[in-house]
Amino acid sequence: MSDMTFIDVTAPGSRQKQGNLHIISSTIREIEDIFTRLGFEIAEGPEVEDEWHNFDALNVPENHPARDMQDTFWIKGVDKTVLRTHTSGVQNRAMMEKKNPPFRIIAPGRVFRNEALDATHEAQFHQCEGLMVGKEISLANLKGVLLQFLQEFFGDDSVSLRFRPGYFPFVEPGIEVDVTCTKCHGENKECNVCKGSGWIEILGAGMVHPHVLDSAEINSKQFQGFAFGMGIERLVMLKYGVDDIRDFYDGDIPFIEQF
Ligand code: 2NL
Repeated sequence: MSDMTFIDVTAPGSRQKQGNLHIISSTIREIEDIFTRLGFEIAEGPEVEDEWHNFDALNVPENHPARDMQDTFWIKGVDKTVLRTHTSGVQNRAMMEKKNPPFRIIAPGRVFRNEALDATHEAQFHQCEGLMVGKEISLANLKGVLLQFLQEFFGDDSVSLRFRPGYFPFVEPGIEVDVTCTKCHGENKECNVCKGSGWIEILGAGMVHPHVLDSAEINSKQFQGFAFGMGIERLVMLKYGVDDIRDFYDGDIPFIEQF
């Protein structure tokens, strides 16, 4: 008899380990899911963008520091072409295509910034911008949509928001949005996330600047809109308590598999 006889063919095979989506990918899907339920459509566009869509159409002045070599990756040898610094260009194209409001869109995707790197800054990260245009749209609509989104995203009905004045060239007025601390809920004076203030800055927003509507051939006398932009890595860091953005892209398998 050969050795073959003794092979135990009834032993169960060993299961192949399944991969899983990266936490940033699954979070983008979750964000899309929440906004889809709020009536938003998802818009996509190119990561290599022309200067007009990335800056001019968004009312970013010619001499604004954001256009600087230090902040933006310009494509060598290709005139007026950048790696997009936000997904606003996508929304501009969506506005041009739809033409007549009302509409609600979000534009999630990868963006690029040429800046000093540390625990909270990467040269590539992900952003989700949103835009709602119609008649009689106000900051109250912005607050309602953001509150619904953030409560669902953090799975916590007690999340509340506050608006502070801020500046972004594409909106007027510009708003910085804070949420109640996702870690200590305002209960720990020594909290390392909110520094004891009870509030964390989470995103930027505002009412779409009339120049931006006009660039998209939407009559800014007839229509208003709100817009917002949020960093996806930042949202994930707050939700899961990750304190270094570089962890997402180091290829550290145990880190990736936690989610
Ligand atoms: C931030 C701030 C913001 C927008 C993005 C936007 C887009 C269009 C028109 C007007 Cl098409 N505004 N986007 C508005 C305000 C703030 O992002 O710091 N995000 C991480």
